[in-house]
Amino acid sequence: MSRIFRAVILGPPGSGKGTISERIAQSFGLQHLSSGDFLRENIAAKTEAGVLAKTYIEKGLLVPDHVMTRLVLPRLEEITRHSWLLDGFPRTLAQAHALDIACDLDLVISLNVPFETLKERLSHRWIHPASGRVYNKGFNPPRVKGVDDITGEPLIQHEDDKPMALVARLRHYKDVAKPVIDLYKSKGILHTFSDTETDRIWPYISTLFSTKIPMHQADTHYAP
Ligand code: G5P
Repeated sequence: MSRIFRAVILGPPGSGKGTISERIAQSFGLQHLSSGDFLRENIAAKTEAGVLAKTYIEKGLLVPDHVMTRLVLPRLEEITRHSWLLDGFPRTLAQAHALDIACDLDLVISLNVPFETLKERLSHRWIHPASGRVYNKGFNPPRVKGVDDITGEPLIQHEDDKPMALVARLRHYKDVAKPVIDLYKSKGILHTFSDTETDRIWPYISTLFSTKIPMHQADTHYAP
């Protein structure tokens, strides 16, 4: 059996982590694990962690490290046979140290997108809550405004994409991300991609992954 490949994608809110993670998962067969999705599942199920997390997310704040590590690390431990890509964790140095103890990473991608681009994107993001499908005015709009393409159900805006929470989380991101980025740089596993458009970043990321792991299956290869 081939060895598990473990990757992390870092980037500010709205930098395209979710979008790029889906493309990587589709093209290279990695399992996409999103800390934001874990949180939203727990919020929907009204677990103790979910109820606590909601109060932070609504204010655009990070959920405390001890809550996040207890939520994310057991999910990683359950995956013993499948390569994965972790999106949204670690956010802080404490989370990075906890992840370091749990496993060895093969690759870390960092997305570098200008602040104004992030603000513009997130204020136009709409979600289908049941499936997690993401739409964006201009980039990937729904066929009918305000309605999910597949189910016809209404789209919503995340609490943390609303203006007050949005500015707070963009400001905070920079401060806490720097030591995490520096840590992975010092380990020699960090690759940074800078641009205002996901479609321009994607070919470089795809090339990088294809040098590390074989293309999953020709018919699942993502082509924008
Ligand atoms: P999440 O869910 O991890 P964020 O804030 O890190 O949320 P987010 O907002 O989901 O990340 P993203 O995944 O980086 O953004 O980006 P995306 O969703 O793919 O793209 C954003 C939008 O832009 C979409 O509408 C997409 O279609 C569009 N888009 C993409 N590319 C382009 C492009 O090239 N052009 C255009 N025009 N549009 C584009 O975390 C949520 C909250 O949970 C907590 C925090 O409170 C966080 O705020 N949390 C944690 N707290 C502590 N520690 C952790 N580890 C935590 N993880 C989550």
